[in-house]
Amino acid sequence: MTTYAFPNHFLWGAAASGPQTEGAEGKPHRSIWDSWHAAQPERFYRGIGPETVCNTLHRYKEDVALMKHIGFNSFRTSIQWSRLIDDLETGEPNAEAVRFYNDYFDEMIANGIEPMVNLYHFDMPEELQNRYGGFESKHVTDLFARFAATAFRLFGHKIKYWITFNEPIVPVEGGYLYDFHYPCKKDGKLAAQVAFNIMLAHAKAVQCYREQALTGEIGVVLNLTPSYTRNDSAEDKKAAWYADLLFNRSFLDPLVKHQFPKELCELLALHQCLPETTKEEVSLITGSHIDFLGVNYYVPRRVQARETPYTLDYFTPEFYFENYVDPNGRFNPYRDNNEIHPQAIYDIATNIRDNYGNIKWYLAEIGIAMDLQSEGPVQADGVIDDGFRIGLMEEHLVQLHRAIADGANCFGVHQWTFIDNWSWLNSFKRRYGFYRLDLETGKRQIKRNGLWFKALAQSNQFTLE
Ligand code: IFM
Repeated sequence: MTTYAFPNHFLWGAAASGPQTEGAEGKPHRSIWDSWHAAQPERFYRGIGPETVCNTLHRYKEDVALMKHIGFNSFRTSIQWSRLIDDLETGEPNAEAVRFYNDYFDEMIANGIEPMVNLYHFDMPEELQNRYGGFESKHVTDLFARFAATAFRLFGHKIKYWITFNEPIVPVEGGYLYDFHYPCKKDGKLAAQVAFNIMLAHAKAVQCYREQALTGEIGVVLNLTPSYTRNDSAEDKKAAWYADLLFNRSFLDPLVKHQFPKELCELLALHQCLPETTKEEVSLITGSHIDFLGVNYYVPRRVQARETPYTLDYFTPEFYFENYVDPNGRFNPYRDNNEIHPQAIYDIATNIRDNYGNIKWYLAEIGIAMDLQSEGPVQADGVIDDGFRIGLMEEHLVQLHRAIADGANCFGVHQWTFIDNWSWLNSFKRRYGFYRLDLETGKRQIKRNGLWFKALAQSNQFTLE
């Protein structure tokens, strides 16, 4: 038997987001998800949109009790810009929203659960997208900073952990390269501009936070995916280097190492994709300092050198590599055959330790997708049997434990997610929750993974034979 014990005061909980859980009722504005779903419901799995989802708006008290029941000491959600802010230009808040978020956060705190609050989880207000192009516009970076300043002023005295953006590269990929987020454009130069502007918005929000001299911490959550090669050839290694540069270092280096990779700037210039920037903006980003990093990890990236010509008429990172499926890999049969590679957790942790000053970080999302059928029905003991998920979570945590023993500065784990929630174009196709959500009744039903997590969180350790 081996026991894997974690450091004292380790954070255990789950991550979710406002647009995926709250429901759209009462918002003064629509987000791009509300409006896109209204315009093109057929793009969403079974046509289900974000209007009701988990109905957290009305059920938050019950939900906080459920968090407590499975041992959470922390929970991440996000404030919806389109809910909190009445006047998107001035940052004036909406009174109803202020009441809701205060009550929700207070309920967590009263139950010993530390709220970690994110400000942007892919949910641009529709009006800002239509009027200015969302983060295509520098003006919107100022509006984001106003929204952030309002949130800090209203809740900064009770929230200890703030996050500016969750997975900031995803709206760039989805909205400007690969067509899975609104505005569904395909334009490499615009993608680079949006990426830069998001970093600028992040830096402006951090600056507002520092100006208010609050006692909490502020960070950012990045989805980091190591790139593994098909073989050891120089060509494949170069392909992996490009993938790492474009998908990981593009955000990690400016936000943690305080520098834009020279090679990235050269590459973007080569493809006529360099964003418009000023010296002051670059210095604001590279001079900005985060207190902690969140890391989301689900699947490894496997690449090989290109063997077929690149045919797209706009730039994407795949100009420099092709994706590769490892014939010896393990795959999740319940999630598009996604590869399972727990060792990546160790590799991410050592990369942060060795190349990013061993900044304090936490595993902000890790999750195993299953569909309803594979999770199966409620068992006689009232629990849904998702044992597949537990075994995989344990394997990933063994790697995290090994990394911490080797010096990784990790302070917590949040699993994605608490209650099955709405997931963008996939809607409720894939389930991740500790609790199942019944879409008809809204009922929450515990899964075996939730009970496993309770024992883990309460004892701060787990044991394997
Ligand atoms: O649902 C998403 C979340 O919004 C961001 N990270 C990945 C999750 C699962 O796909």
